[in-house]
Amino acid sequence: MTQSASAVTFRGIEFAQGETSFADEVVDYTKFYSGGLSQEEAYAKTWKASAQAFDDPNAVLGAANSSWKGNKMAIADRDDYSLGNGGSITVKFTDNFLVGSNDDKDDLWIFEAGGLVEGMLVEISQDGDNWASLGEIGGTQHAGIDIDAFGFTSDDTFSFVRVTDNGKNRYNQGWAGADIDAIGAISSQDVPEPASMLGLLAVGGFITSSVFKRR
Ligand SMILES: [Ca+2]
Ligand SMILES: [Ca+2]
Ligand SMILES: [Ca+2]
Repeated sequence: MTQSASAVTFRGIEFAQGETSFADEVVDYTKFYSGGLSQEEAYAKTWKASAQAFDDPNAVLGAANSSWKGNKMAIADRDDYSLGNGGSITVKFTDNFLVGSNDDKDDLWIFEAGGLVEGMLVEISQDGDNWASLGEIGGTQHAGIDIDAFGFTSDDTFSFVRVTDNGKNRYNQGWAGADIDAIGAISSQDVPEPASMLGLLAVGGFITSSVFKRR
């Protein structure tokens, strides 16, 4: 067995696998600025320069560390990425899998920076090609999703999550659309480490050679 990380709690939500539970890699992202403007045009026209703080897609990786209703932060200290109008981001779990819990508890949590979660569509994938829609979240502070409700179980291992701004949020002055701080698998399983696989092979080889030596 792999050593399990100790549980940590973010915004009252417990993650049994600690920081491992969170997304590890940005696979893809597309940010749309309002009115078909390019990034340059948007900042030249209506967006505040300070909104550039929300242009770094890597801000969605790792444990939740940005602003929320109970934790107002200065813009310079924030670490979340705004999707823009209809924009999306795809992240990958590399040292863990998102799985079902075999009950109706939340399995996935999207940490959105703000009071109420801005509307977004959520999808998950095992291979990054075939996607299952988990519908839309937003309008409340609850950003958890029970993936068992979509027919999955603890045997279904997902590596990819894609969130897409629903196009109905506010976009006028930067930090536009849903602002993603972190994406965490409440129901998380370890990915077997290559090192421990090699360890198993080494033990197997040792046993085999011992058996041969005895003959
Ligand atoms: Ca992880
Ligand atoms: Ca569940
Ligand atoms: Ca963050």
